[in-house]
Amino acid sequence: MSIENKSITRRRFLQYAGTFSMMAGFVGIAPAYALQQNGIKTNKHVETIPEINLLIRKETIDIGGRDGTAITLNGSIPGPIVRLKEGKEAVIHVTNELDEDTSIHWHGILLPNDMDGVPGVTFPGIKPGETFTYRYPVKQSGTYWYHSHSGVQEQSGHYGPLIIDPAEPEPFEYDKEYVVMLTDWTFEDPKKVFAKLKKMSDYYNFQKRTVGDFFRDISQKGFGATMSDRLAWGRMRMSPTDIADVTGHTYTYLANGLPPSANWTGLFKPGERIRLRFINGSAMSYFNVRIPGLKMTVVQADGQNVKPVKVDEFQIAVAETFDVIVNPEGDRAYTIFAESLDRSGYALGTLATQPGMSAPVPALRERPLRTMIDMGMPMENMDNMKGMEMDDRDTETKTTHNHHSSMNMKAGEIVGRHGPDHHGPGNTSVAMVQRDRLGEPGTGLEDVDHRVLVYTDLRSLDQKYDKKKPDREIELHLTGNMEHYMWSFDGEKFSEVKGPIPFKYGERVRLTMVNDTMMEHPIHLHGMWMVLDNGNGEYNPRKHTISVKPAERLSVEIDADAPGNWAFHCHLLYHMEAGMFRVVNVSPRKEGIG
Ligand SMILES: [Cu+2]
Repeated sequence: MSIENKSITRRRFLQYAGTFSMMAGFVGIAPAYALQQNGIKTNKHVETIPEINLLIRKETIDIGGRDGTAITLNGSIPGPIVRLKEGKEAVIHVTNELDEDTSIHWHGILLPNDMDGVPGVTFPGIKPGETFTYRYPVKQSGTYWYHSHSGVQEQSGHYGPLIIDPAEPEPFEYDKEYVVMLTDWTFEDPKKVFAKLKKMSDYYNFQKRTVGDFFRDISQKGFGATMSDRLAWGRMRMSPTDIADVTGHTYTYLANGLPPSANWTGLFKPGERIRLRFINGSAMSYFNVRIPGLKMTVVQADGQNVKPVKVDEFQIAVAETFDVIVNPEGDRAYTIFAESLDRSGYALGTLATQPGMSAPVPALRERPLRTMIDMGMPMENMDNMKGMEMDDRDTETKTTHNHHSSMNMKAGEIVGRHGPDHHGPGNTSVAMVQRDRLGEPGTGLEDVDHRVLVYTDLRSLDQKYDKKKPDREIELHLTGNMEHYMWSFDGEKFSEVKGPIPFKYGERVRLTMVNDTMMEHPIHLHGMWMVLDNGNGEYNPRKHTISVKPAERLSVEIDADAPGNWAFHCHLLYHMEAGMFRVVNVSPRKEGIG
């Protein structure tokens, strides 16, 4: 070894030592892949899948210098990367060392019904002390994740990444990859968080408008407009600051299990193409993700190849995944900045050429406000009201539209109006007009001066969707009483519905979802794909989770090809707990078919 090499080695060693001592407080909780900064090289995929063992237990962990009680998988949060290979069989032994039942659900995976892992729907759950073996053929590839489907365990760290290497080469190239799993951590008992929301739905929402805001509105909009705006919000029992139910007041946002202070770092060599597998494994938090100085090329959404699209930022709903490729240059660092939707905090990572480097961290942007469009009100200065009846409420909102003029330009077209059914006492708001919002970048990103990913950008590469007509159409409304923290579909909580939504085996169902509430809901169907009708026809993308914006009307098509009972729910954990959950039953396959 030459002297030069020795000195480099020694320098490298000191750099690593420095980084690890900085991270020392976090080593106890972070999984191996979070501490290994060199990424995973491509084309070194494991061909044989060894059997995987996962051990679930309760542990005291250190997050940002503070002790918390977590549910760990093999001693870490998130759990280890479960890496499978398309075409092989997954064999995963899960041992429960908790003092309560647990489960693992493989999010986005097509598998036999009894392997889906939803207690009470597809299996009884895993009892304390028991080991349950999941065994299923792996029929797809891409970035996914896994998590508990028992109570609110997911909020305590019971989740991890699931990566499936494809049988055939992917239609894009890269040199190295990293998982970036974004989550929200609270030191509170998640059951208490839920109890607080039930008691006071805005418990964590400290970003209320103030008297100062009121007087500023009056000076800007005039007294009449301000008052009618306030009255409209009051009648809807909502507040324009309802962006997130649970906020940075209790949450520490994590990247690969590490708080911003630990600054998770992935190393690159200048010119390398880096694949980042973003997974939003949060209980309740949407993120806006950007890497200042780098364009991101989105190549997969929910594990599915899409036509590459270059963006500066994307919003990632709870439970979605996006794979992007970046091409960092120079001997420098870049900040991976994942800002929570309500801008109450952020998760953070760094791409750098050496350990210990960091780049400037952007300031949190101004918190967004809900708009009249989110409330499902027509905006008569932009909407063509021809052929639409005006009612009393329309007249009232006339005076308030100027306030939101910049948003108006980008808001989607009105595509529907609400029928007479207001969905009963469990629903306080009704989107009077429903819009096509698939071309909108999401709350708070309407006015940014760079390119943001929108749902209409997603064009499938893998599958050409045949134009077979749906056999049946179902309309489902997303409903809620925000004041009492009740969440439901069509005004009925899961505990109130009589039975599953029946699908016939082999039929194609067109499911139209209408969001009557003023929040985004990431809607997830187990066991089958939802093909999002985003106007791309035979290139409409497949998704496992679709974020439905406030007052939005959108349609998905589902081929009912998986017999059994499957969960269908909002992936905001506390919305699901509060009742935004249904079971879809696909009738057993007929003799001689399939
Ligand atoms: Cu929801």
